[in-house]
Amino acid sequence: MFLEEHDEVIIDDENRSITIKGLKNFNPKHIFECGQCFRWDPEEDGSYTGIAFGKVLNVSKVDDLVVFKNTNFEDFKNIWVEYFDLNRRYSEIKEMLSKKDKYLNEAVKFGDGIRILKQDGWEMLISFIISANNRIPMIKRVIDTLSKKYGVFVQNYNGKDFYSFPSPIAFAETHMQEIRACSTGFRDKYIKKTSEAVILEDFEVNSLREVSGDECRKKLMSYSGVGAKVADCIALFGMQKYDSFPVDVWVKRVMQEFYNAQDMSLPKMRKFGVELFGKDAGFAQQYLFYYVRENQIGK
Ligand code: 8HG
Repeated sequence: MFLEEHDEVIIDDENRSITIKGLKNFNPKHIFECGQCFRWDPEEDGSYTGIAFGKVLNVSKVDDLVVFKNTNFEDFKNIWVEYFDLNRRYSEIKEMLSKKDKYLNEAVKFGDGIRILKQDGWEMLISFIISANNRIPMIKRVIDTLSKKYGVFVQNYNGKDFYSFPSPIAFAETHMQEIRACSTGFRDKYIKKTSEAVILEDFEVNSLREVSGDECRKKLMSYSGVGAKVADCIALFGMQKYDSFPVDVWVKRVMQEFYNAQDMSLPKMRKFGVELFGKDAGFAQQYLFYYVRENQIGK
């Protein structure tokens, strides 16, 4: 197991925790609040608790210690190293992006502990269908409600019940009105239709990790409720297609404010970004998205 640059890994079986000393390029706030995920929430002590791949985890950073609680070395090695992409050297990505221009340099400094999570493809497919024309706090609330209703109970942690993300079957078997009752709005039919299609094709969504970025985005757009922007987000956060450049209103603003992009259509803006940042467009996009959204730039 190779880990992003660090000094020491301390395994505490008794307390079910893994502590990494001196772990570079890892800040829970940056990771969980940069817009890529919806199932992680801050605790009063500044740590974050969330659920992924059916496991509940608490993550904190105090001085130079990153602490993963409610886990063991087995799960850390098999699930979390991959999920947090700890085998990738972010120092190299950051150095390369910082050199591009002064805006990226600022954005990378601001979100210096961002890592793009390797999330489950199916969960991303439905989550970003819900994200269309929606705000992040609301997207989080809808996903939480759907999971409580149609997911499987996993664990009570720190006084809160955690449920897995619902399966395609769970949505397919549920009446559209019931899905809508979870505040999905007009997206209820997209969730239902997409779930049915995945079941009918017996499709393993994560298999799209094995195909090219273009093929992946094309297949994703064949699902109901998935346009170019939503497909870009799913491809980036669920399929590791780092040549994706999702353009929402924030990214559009940043491209206009910083890169003199004209008031072009979203598909044109997307092409503009991909041409500007190439195979690392997804990483550039994430630092920029976090930077403009947190600082409300261009508003
Ligand atoms: O990480 C994200 N990048 C981009 N470009 N758009 C995102 C991210 N996360 C996220 O939720 N969105 C979309 O932005 C969904 C929604 O349309 C809007 C919320 O600000």
